[in-house]
Amino acid sequence: MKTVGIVAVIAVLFVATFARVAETQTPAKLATETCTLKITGMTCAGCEAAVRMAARSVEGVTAVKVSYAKGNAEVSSDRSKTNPAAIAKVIHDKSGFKAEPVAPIAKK
Ligand SMILES: [Cu+2]
Repeated sequence: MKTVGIVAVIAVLFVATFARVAETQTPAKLATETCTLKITGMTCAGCEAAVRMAARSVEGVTAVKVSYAKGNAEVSSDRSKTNPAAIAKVIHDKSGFKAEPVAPIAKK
């Protein structure tokens, strides 16, 4: 009977340890969010490049996908460092194109 109790305690500790690992890993993963920004006025690949460079210059931005055909940019960023509105402002300031957040694609 005592052995069963000890095994149960070990099992609980085991599960608790794994639960803690999952807890600490999940927020880091979910801190990255992808948002779509509507970019007005792009007409060619050069415009795309300008917007891409501007977005990449923002600290916390991890990936940028720009399409002049769609008139948008998909930007992944660490939400503890930046946000779609701030990224839109930098894009406007550095590239000259009007940028506004549309909607988050992937949320926490
Ligand atoms: Cu252009």
